[in-house]
Amino acid sequence: MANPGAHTYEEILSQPKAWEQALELTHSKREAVQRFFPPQPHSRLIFCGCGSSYYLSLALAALFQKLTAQSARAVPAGELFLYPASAYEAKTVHILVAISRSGTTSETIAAVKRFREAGRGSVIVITNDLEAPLAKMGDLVIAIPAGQEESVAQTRSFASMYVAGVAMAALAARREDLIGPMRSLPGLGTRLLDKSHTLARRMGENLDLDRFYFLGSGPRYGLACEANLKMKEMTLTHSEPFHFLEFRHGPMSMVTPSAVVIGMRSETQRGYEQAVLEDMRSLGGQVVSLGESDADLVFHSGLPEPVRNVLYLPPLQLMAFYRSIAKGLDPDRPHNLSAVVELDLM
Ligand code: F1P
Repeated sequence: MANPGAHTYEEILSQPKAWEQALELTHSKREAVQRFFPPQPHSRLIFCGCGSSYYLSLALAALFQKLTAQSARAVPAGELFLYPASAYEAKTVHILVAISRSGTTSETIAAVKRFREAGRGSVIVITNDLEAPLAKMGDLVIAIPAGQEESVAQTRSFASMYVAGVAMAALAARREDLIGPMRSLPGLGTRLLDKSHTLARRMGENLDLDRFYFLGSGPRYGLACEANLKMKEMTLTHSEPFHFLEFRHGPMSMVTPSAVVIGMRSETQRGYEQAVLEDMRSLGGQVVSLGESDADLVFHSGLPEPVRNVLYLPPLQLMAFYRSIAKGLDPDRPHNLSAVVELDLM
């Protein structure tokens, strides 16, 4: 390996530019987005994708429902393909939001194709490749080319599509109070990256630590799942995501001095969330908190909570990167993985 992780490192550090493009492109489609929302009464919103893009769907569905009061849920694209009756409601109009970095993942393409064939409703696509097949299948397409990557594990791409989805939710909800402040995200992201290296290296390069648990609730649970996948893909380490309060119901049995519990803490529910972290610290676990204030890594963004969640990603992407390098691995080429999964499904 000539320079292991060179692509991943560059992609993590350059992601604020992709966030900026995501904001510009989504705002340029304001009218198109607002024609979709509010949708017909009683319609359902389903977000879908695979792997990181499914976790992105989880994060966006929770945020969309919170901001628009529109029923929204996330389903893996493969499950929509195999078991559509478990996801779609009969005689109900749906909006399917299909998310894919590559725009070529077979399960996602197949899920959209069958959605169309069944005449279930309209399709919104969020992707990083405007030329890929999925981008030709949307009634509304948001494509962020600046998010494209060489690396297999999503970092810049995920965050760029997430920022686009958050901006779309704010536009759908007519929340001008959220739309304006989002413009400061790229600058905040750059400053946060600069100050994240110390913690990311301290935790990432400590190979005595052998398991990582990522806690996130509400709109942050999907992001906890993504941080977990980065740790798995880049470092081959046992890791798992949990909703904050769920962690006490069994999984905390795994807490030892070599376990790291990372809390992606909110401000609105910080009391309950911090209490979980304190309990895990008392069990001897290594605890790390990230949040807007009074945390091991603070954002001090000044942004409203619904639009600052992307800030949890860069420090945790860097932590996985540093651990991968410390283990002598190459995060650009994760074990067993390819950038896209293409199957013969039809
Ligand atoms: C989906 C995906 C990634 C995963 C890996 C394989 O890709 O499952 O989420 O991390 O790279 O492909 P896409 O549909 O978002 O292009």
